[in-house]
Amino acid sequence: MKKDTQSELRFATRAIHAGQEPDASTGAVVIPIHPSSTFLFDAPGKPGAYEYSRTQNPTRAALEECIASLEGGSRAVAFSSGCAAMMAVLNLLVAGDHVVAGDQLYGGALRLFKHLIEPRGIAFEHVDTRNVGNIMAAIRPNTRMVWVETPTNPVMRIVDIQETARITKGCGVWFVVDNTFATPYFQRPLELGADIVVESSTKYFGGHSDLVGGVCAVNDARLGERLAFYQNAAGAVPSPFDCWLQLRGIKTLHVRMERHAANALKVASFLEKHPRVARVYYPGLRSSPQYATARKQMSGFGGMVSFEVRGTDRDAMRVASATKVFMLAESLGGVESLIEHAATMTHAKISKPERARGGLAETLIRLSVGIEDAADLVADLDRALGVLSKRKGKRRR
Ligand code: P1T
Repeated sequence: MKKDTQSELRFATRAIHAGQEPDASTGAVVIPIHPSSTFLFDAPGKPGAYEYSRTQNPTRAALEECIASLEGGSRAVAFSSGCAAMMAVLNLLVAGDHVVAGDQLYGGALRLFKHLIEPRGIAFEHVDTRNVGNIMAAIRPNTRMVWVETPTNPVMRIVDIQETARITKGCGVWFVVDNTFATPYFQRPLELGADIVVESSTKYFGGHSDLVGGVCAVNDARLGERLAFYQNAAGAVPSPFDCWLQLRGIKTLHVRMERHAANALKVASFLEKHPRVARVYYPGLRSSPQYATARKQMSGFGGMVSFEVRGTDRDAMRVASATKVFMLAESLGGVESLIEHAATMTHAKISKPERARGGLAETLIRLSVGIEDAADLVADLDRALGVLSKRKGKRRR
């Protein structure tokens, strides 16, 4: 579909068609996988539309155009993982720069900051980004970037994107939003004033837990050029096959996200009433302290739900090991439901005090709620939480 027609079309139509013209040589309606590493030059020094697949590839170009369209950006740049996409953005920084970042982020983001970026002479200051005043107070003359996730992984904190953008715009600071949990179907940070969106496309874009990928999207042409330069120079590009899988996944993103969100709300509402559950984190619960902010900027609340069990970290591990439909695994965003104990899995590599700083309890279980039948998911969790009552019963005897 031509770029000029795309802007008139709604999300679901663009998810299926944006960046994807029928193949000119065969009429195939599905974008081909172009595995060729290199492309013919018209003459020495005169490449055709494509030159070499690290630099540009037709299947990847289709994916990038589709994602740019869905994020409401002018350009998207695809990488071989979400971490590679984050690295591309962090590479905009130089020694002496300062970053204000959320105090509750994916463990791999914190690892990247601490072990690969801080040693380059770049300082990070972590603040509770639920309060925009904390972001404002942390900005210094050498601050170049504000980095947030919203909702955060795994405690689902919400950052007010518009309010934060108002601050960063006023002082020439790049505002980066990791939109992995929400996806552009439910939240479009660029339209709300962010400068850069980062996503792990391993998750909802792919949607079937069968690829690893990442993407950045921007609205500023120069920023897009810098990220694309890095993509080619550093070379962490996704394979044409993975790009094609992502394009296929994205065609059903809107349908899957509706079902993920509907199931997640049912699961969160069930957990909220369960006597063995101390606390539930889902921005779509009316009881959530940040429900109003979430509603303001999200058209739906996604498929991620976390909860704290009443008991110890061992109790949480027992529950996470007891489900039959939810599979004990890291990652998220696939059609199948996953369960994990964050303190020993996705967030194990960050220290206990750092986890505590972000409000991540050792008893926290994170669910990636899939698109199975919600009744089966609720029954599975009910049965798994039952292991706690059984142990209590045994003790009493
Ligand atoms: O795994 P990768 O594609 O490199 O994406 C990294 C990443 C970036 N941002 C967020 C918010 C993420 O959650 C992730 C990866 N997260 C997991 C693997 C997980 O289980 O939480």
